[in-house]
Amino acid sequence: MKLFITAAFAASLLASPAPAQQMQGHQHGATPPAPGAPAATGGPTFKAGSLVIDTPWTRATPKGAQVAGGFMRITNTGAAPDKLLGGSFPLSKRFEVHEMSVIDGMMKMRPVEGGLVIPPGATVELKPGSYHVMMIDLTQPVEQGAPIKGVLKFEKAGEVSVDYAVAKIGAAAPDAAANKPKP
Ligand SMILES: [Cu+2]
Repeated sequence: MKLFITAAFAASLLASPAPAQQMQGHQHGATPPAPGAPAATGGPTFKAGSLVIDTPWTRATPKGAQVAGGFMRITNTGAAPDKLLGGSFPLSKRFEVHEMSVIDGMMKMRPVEGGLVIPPGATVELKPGSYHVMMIDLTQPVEQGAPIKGVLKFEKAGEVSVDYAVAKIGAAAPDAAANKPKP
């Protein structure tokens, strides 16, 4: 499998997600989350069957970039596991579900074989440096502005339409401003 990624993009994916983690832990903090449940990230949520998809976001890409990453939290409120199998994005020819792992001392990304399992009662976080969806072979740059509608495909919940807020190039976390409802 060959991925066409730029060095800059790879570097941005490898950038530490720690600041995002901290932000998510400390912002939007009016109601403390239940034990084990992550705090809401402040963006829109999308429901399908027993799944709740929280704050899908992507980031703007530099001109000529071939790929973009997409991130979100997926919570399974049901009693049975589901799987994120793939989906589609209007600005890319291909769409894959990826994981990142250290192989021979190098951080690499690869498709999640068989789909990303969302266990019952669990929240799976797709974030920079970890699981993500990857839009491959972009037909045009991803630009900030209106959210971009995409489709996620789950084994049980089926196809779900979501809106990705677009953060700036290389952002480590969703842009709070981009998630505010438009007046
Ligand atoms: Cu990837």
